[in-house]
Amino acid sequence: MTLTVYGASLSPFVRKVRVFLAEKGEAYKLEQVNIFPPPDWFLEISPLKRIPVLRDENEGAEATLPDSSAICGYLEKKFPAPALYPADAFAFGKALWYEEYADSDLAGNVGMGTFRPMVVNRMMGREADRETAEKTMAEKLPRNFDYFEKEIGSKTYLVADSFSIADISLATHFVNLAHAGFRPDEKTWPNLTRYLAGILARPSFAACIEEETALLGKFGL
Ligand SMILES: N[C@@H](CCC(=O)N[C@@H](CS)C(=O)NCC(=O)O)C(=O)O
Repeated sequence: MTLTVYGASLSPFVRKVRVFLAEKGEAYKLEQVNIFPPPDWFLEISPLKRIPVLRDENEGAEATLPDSSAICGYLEKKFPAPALYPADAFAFGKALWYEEYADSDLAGNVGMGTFRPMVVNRMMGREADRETAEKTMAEKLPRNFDYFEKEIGSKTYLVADSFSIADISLATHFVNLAHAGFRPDEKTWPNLTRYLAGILARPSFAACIEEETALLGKFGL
């Protein structure tokens, strides 16, 4: 197997790359890396100390690439079919924008505001911080949900009527939100709820969710 993804399966950015690879039908090996703290060898290939990193032995022994966005962009060039970026120029730009929004603002609110207090805390033997998570759900995430509710409307996919990097980038954070025990209210955000049900039921996402749910079960979560 020539592709290795370094990371932890509960990371939304690692999941983004795994779903991308699954949708491309490409086999890979997942090598778990604990980033609290990262080992020295990992810092050599991830200067920002973050997961994921991809290794492609096909490109040479030293061919590693950090950052989920760089990795997905690379994989699209290397394995063009099925296309996971829109061909149309403006739709391409929109997909990159949704990816950026999800990777930054949404990721911060879900990760620091719900997943870390509810899941990481407990995996590390600390108490869950439900107060922080509920405050995030009440005060920060509604702005993110409102934005996507409007952008999605009656659509099945965010951009150009087909499944793309935009859908992967958005939906991956809702897996972490669900692991933390939260989801957008169906009555307030019906478009978002319907859309997510469709995206997360894809075999690429479903396989990750099943594996992660089993892992969380081992921690009693
Ligand atoms: N822009 C990066 C973000 C990756 C990221 O923040 N990963 C988190 C785990 S979910 C991480 O490695 N955090 C460790 C740290 O920030 O020290 C990407 O898309 O890959």
